[in-house]
Amino acid sequence: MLHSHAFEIAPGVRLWSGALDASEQGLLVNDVLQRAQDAPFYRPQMPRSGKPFSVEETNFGSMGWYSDISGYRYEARHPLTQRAWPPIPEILLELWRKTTGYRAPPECCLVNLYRAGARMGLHQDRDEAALEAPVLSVSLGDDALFRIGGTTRKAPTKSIKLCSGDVLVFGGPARLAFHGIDRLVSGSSRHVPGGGRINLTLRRVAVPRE
Ligand code: MD6
Ligand code: FE
Repeated sequence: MLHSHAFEIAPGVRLWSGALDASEQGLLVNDVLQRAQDAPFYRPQMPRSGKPFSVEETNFGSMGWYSDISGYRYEARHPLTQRAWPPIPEILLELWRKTTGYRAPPECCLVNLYRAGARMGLHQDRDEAALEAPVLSVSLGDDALFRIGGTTRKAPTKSIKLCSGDVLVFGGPARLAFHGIDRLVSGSSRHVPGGGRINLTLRRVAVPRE
């Protein structure tokens, strides 16, 4: 873990390329898919329109991020099974401690599953009360073109490639930056069975008591 140094790609945005080696990536993919058997992937819907996302999602942790026709929110239970979400894998909690230095653990690990052709439109992560906590994301599987801009939709953006094993942390001036995934480079990795990409996004939701 953290087999590289961080590179600051923009103020508040740090990238560890190849933070996880191939064996760690393989173990983490297996662990994620194992946990997802208890909390199956589903396709969220856009608020208001109800249009389905092209990515499939599930969550680990005490809070899961969820979206349907009535809006974005955090839920303590899986929407289909009504069971609590599985716990966040220990290796991710360790990555959070080592890279963020934040005083409390993350409460949500959103799992995004991209099969060929899936993408994620420009958005802000802003459904959390703890906006002073950074957000950490881990990429597994196919390479993806990640776009990041400023805190308004009109601000200029830059594009970087996220590869399997990369860890991205953004906070401070970038915590509310617009970002998204333009496309996958399909077939660029064999890590995800059936092909595609898994992204894990860790967030602190509630402001810690102390
Ligand atoms: C993705 N990532 O990489 C989507 N959000 O598939 C995100 O939406 C994201 O990478 C907040 C912080 C880092 C991220
Ligand atoms: Fe995001």
